[in-house]
Amino acid sequence: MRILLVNPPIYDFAAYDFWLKPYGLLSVAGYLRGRADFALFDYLDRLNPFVIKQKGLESDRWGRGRFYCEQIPSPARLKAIPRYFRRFGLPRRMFVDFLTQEGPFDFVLVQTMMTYWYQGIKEIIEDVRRIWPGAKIVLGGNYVTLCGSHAQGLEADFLVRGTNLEPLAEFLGVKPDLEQPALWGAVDRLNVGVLKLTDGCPFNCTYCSVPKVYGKFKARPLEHSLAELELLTKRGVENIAFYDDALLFEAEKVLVPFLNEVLRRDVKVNLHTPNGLNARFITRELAELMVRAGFKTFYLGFENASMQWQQRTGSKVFSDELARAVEHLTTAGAEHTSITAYQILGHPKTDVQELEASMRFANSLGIRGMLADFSPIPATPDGEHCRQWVDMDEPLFHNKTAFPIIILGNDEVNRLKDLQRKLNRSPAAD
Ligand code: B12
Ligand code: SF4
Repeated sequence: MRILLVNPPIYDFAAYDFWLKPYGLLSVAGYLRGRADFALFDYLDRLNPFVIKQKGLESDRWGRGRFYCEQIPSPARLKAIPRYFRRFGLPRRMFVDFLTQEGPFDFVLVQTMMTYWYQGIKEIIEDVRRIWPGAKIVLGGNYVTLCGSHAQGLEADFLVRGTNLEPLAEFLGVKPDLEQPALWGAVDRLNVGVLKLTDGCPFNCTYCSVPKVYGKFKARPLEHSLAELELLTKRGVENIAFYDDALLFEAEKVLVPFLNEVLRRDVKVNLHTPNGLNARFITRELAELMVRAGFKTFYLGFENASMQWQQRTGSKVFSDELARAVEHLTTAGAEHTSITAYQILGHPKTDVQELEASMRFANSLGIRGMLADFSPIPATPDGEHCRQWVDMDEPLFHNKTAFPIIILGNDEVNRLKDLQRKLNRSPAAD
């Protein structure tokens, strides 16, 4: 059996390689290891010779960087958003050439990520149908899970919603081995890897889909994570990003043993946490261990300094907890500039004055701030609340650039982003 794995191009106003890897797709392929021959086409591969030849797309010291992109007309629904729309990723003709030369395939497994990126999936389906009409197309991942009925309209052959892979096993006619690590071997050129030590999250933030999709928080077996780490380090990977939703929850049972093993094996790799950490769980001891084990960047979820907002949306983290976490991390040796607090921009329940106060508070700690544009997600309480402003059944309206502009206006969004840039240029505690 021949299976093609595809990580689609991104259609969006903005996209940046912030350690983006098709980890769900590679995990599923890993479970099928030895039961099929695999090929991978990753539109977002920034180490592809085509991308390497372009100017200005080099990686930064932690392996992040800009994608190759082409400007295209905005979709009709987003015409009113005053930003350029683009297609990010390798040119379409490269996939067509790849399909023609490497096919035929029995199955094509396509990763889906942000709900509002579905145009990239459409493009792949069109090309596969034209060149190898006999191949069965399977979609899985976030978009399919959150927007199942919309995804049905793309007319793939099979949709895998959520995390249960039994229906997929039945469709392919093979039994997955869930103990196998992700199929990193399918990636030709690799300098960044991904790990996920846990699934789910014990919190219940009203804007987030994770509690519903993943159910109870659960640690993955330590041996599984160590096997994935070993695969990555053998490939010479220098940077690893954690994709956990609650990496620090029950750290003594999950992250601490993992990091102790990293130290015992003398693994030299830079660790990153693009998916915000919960500052509440950063104790002095944990901060020391994280810095010693190789964490180089720290992104902390700090949605808003307003106590009322925090209580209304799930009480994730309070201001004094952020201040304490920063203190512990910097005492342990982390640089102030390696710590960033995420704050949501364009959340319908946010008062702009409170947001500004939060931005200044994070700045007063000497750390960087990053405005995380709000993406309304269907079937979450806050996403459903957004039906009064946008058509939530059209995933393009979940776009994180579009929604804050729709709710706050372009001038206000620009003003707040300028303010954030200004604050980042003059960190207070340095
Ligand atoms: C890691 C992550 C990121 C990373 C990048 C991920 C990437 N590669 O693009 C970073 C930190 C950069 C990021 C950014 C953002 N993210 Co994010 N992110 C995630 C996270 C934690 C994991 C996504 C992932 O890689 N899943 C794949 C793997 C890890 O999942 P898995 O469970 O092991 O996969 C299983 C199944 O899903 C299935 N499966 C998965 N893939 C496939 C593929 C196939 C073919 C098959 C058959 C099965 C299958 O099988 C697996 C085994 O059971 C999710 C939450 C979550 N837990 O899913 C949010 C999530 C996707 N992000 C979300 C949001 C809101 C954002 C931001 C908008 C936040 C912000 N305001 O800045 C930005 C947007 C970035 C952008 N450019 O637009 C939302 C979705 C929003 C939406 N409308 O779609 C999510 C769902 C979290 C939430 N709040 O609910 N994110
Ligand atoms: S803590 Fe993060 S992952 Fe957990 S529910 Fe809140 S936003 Fe979602």
